[in-house]
Amino acid sequence: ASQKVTMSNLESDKFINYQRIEDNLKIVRDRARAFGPSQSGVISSPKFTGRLHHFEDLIFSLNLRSLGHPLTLAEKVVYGHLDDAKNQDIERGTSYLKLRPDRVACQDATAQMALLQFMSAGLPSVAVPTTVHCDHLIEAQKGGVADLARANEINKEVYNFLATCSQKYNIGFWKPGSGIIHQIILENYAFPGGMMIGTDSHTPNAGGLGMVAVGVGGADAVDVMADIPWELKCPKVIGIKLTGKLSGWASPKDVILKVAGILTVKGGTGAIVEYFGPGVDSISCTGMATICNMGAEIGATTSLFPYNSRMADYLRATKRENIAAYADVFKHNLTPDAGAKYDQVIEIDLNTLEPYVNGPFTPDLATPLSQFKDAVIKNGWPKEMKVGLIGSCTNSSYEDMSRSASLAQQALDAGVPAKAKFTITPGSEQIRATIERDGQAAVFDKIGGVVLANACGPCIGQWDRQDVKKGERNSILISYNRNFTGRNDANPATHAFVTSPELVTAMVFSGDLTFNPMTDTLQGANGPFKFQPPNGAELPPRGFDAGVDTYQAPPADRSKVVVDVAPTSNRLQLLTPFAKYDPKNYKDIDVLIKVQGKCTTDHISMAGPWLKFRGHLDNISNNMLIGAVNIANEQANSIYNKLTKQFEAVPKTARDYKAAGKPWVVIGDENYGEGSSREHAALEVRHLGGVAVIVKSFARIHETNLKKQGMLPLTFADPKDYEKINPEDIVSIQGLESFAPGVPLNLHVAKPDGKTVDIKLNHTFNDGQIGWFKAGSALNLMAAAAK
Ligand code: MIC
Ligand code: SF4
Repeated sequence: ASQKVTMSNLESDKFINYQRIEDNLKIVRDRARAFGPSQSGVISSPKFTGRLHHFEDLIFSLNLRSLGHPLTLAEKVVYGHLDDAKNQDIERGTSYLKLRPDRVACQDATAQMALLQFMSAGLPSVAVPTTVHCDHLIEAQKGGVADLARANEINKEVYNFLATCSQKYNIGFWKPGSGIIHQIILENYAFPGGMMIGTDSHTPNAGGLGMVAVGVGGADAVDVMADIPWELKCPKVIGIKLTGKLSGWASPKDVILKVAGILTVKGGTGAIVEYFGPGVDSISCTGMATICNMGAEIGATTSLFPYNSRMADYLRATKRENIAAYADVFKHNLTPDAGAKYDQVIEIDLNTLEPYVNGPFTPDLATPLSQFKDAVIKNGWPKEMKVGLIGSCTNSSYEDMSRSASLAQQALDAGVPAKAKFTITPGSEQIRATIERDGQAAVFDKIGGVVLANACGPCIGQWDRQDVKKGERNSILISYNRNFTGRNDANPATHAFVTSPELVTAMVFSGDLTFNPMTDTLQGANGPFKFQPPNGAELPPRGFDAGVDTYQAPPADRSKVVVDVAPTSNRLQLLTPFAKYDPKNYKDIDVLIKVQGKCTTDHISMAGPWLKFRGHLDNISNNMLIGAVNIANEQANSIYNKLTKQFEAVPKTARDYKAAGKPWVVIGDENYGEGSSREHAALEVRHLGGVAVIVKSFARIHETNLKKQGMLPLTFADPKDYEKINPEDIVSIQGLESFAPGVPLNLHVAKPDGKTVDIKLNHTFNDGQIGWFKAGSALNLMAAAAK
């Protein structure tokens, strides 16, 4: 137990602390036991001495007693990272836990704002190991090498800012071309039983290595970098029991595509999805990562697999045999207790699992391959497949590439040409170099595939697509994770379907969505051709080829590093603190927009062309809510401006209100802010004068992001009350003088005809968060404390 095992081969002085998990769990279990079986009596917890007389004390004791039950793996890792296991109140779904993550990771599109905030906090260096990854800002145009060179040129100022900031604050920096954050993390930093937060919603990818890895907004990351415990609502745990064995065409991706269909885009909210059961061992470590990655699409806090031999294999293949050996010693804490209690259990039989195709426009519209043809015809989805895109953080493992290449090779051998265009996005430089050495890249090349840069590329709209015109209806198949409207190519008429890389590759040869590669035949050079199921090695038999070195370690002497942000820059802007709470901003204010239907972070703060302004709050605010549909006219980016008395763009109208000193609110529907972790979706609203976002329900990360920036995320106590507000109404948020946890607020609505309506609003603020609200933002509080 006193062994010293480094967290990563790149950080020689940062060690894995399995002993802390062991110690914390002992404390938690002892406390639970101390309550004994009876419901009355004396509480022996140090927090509550004396007799039980409070209702809350009773709840507290009951919850702790339930911890005496066998624990899920999620609970073990989460409670194993408690800041104060002795005194922490623990109730799944209710208490706010204070946690000590092992690491932080940021990608370039979110790191800019995170680091700008960290700079405002005035600290000399980050408190926990942190890395920054340049992956989102590289546009796919010609191919890997040319696109990277172009990105380096275009984004010079931003890369330079991130590189010097990393040097100054002791952060590991992964240069453009190194690969996608989640792949780099899996290859170098993730470890079983670890806890990490990352400023990207697909951070849970590391669950494939048994890590509790959670996507957060930049401000949460700043807390942890500044040594403040990270707060998380104690998650519920959804168990997914896997039986049978994965084989043939079915792939890990199909597990999560099916789960998404069952749970829908909000089914995982507030929960960690934990996989268990005999089927787990039939999935490779990278396959488990794929499954965890896309848990983001069901709103899950994170997803997690128990430590097993497949993880050990991957650790060894990535030169971390010491971690595997150490994990073996602590395996009892890296797997669930027998009989662990889940809040909900879903069983999936891998023996009968079919390939799935999910979409268009939402990742939870799941259709099994055998029914996909009918669905395409019935729904009138464009039948022709224009482009197949594989790779991304979700699916670019060696296994994915090998299995996809095996299908391409079959078609080549049979003389079947590709009908659709084909692109490959390697997840990392290591993957790119290895598939180049081992021949998969050559196979892709022979079928006309283009290997793009090791970066997000088309997955986040960094795609200079030329083959169809804007507005032209068309279909594409992607092995990525998200398919919100316009995401890949900014064309709202593009129907993007999410599926496995194997299926994308096979379908490229028919160019037709109604083709089923498992049953249908194609015309080859010497007659009909039918695909055999894909196959390929899980790990490279000759080991990984590291490729070009793309890592910049922080220098030993950081004192002379200067970070500069030019005041004239249109890409970077230093932050000015938001004003603190002022009661008058909540009285008789306007409804800027009442949003109809789905409103993801892509609707609130679009990516693609706007990614370049991620470090400049005022400039990026020009995209605020431009994708959201106004219920009044069912149009996007057209709302009634009460000052000019005409329909105008949302950001323009908000700026007019702000200039006139008129605060405003947004009204929204369900699962508002689903999707990305980008805090710009909260910052922009605050920057342009918004004070509250009132919706039927929120996605977790967005709700926290709003709180952190001094906004009020509020929900209708009765979702039907959404109907009672119109854009022309004047509203007041009442009850803030006595703002307190668990106490609802009142929305007083004044109609143009003089009538009024009162609506009950719920909130999830705790005491600390109310402090952020009053200070104007969480950062204001932190900066005040640092002085
Ligand atoms: C995404 O997949 O939507 C992104 C781009 O990776 C985002 C992060 C961002 O908006 O910068 C995410 O998922 O958090
Ligand atoms: Fe990048 Fe796409 Fe993965 Fe987000 S989902 S990290 S944009 S590859």
